[in-house]
Amino acid sequence: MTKTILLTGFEPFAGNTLNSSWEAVRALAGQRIGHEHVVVSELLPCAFDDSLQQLNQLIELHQPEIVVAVGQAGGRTAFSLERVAINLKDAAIPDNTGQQPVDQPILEDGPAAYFSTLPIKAIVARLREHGIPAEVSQSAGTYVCNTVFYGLMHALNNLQRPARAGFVHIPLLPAQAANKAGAPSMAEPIIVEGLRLALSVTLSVKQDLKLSGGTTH
Ligand code: PCA
Repeated sequence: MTKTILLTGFEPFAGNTLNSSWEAVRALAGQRIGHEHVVVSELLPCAFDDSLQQLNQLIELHQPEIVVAVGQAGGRTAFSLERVAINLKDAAIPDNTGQQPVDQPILEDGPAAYFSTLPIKAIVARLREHGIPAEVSQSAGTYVCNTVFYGLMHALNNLQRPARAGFVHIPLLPAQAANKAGAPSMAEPIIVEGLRLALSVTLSVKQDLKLSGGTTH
């Protein structure tokens, strides 16, 4: 029986016409990872409320064994394996429905934070071995991506489902950075290969590696 890996990407936001996360995620749709896992790719709206509602429906529908949510992070130079989701919304810009929450909890009585259950250190190590820039990130920000990450971990925690899950931020595509002087970018085939490697490491590594992934600031 095949098992499902749910991979999500976001629609464009902030007036952009592309979102690198969806471009990469949709390229992996239907791909087999290992012997028995198949990727289901789904698009999430860049909206605080709707994204979580859809994500919960997708978890219910697909009953995934692994969930990796992917988002675009303009300005980042590497694959960012997010370590922690915090119970906070503080939007610098409105979402695609015009909502701009400031200093609000995602979940009124929820815990302050959830940690990723992906083997983030092992993923960073594998990506680097393959020549793909990667790092652990200590913050997924306070916008829609952090909300999806938090809602994802909360949903799985609540359902007591054994799914492993987490969030990855990726850089812009070269076409998105072309008109932004100095903006870093990563070519789509490299991003797709990085995601594929991240999924296969998640399948094979049950206990994460004890490697330093911290920062001094
Ligand atoms: N990046 C935004 C939201 C959607 C996306 O791709 C973020 O980092 O919050």
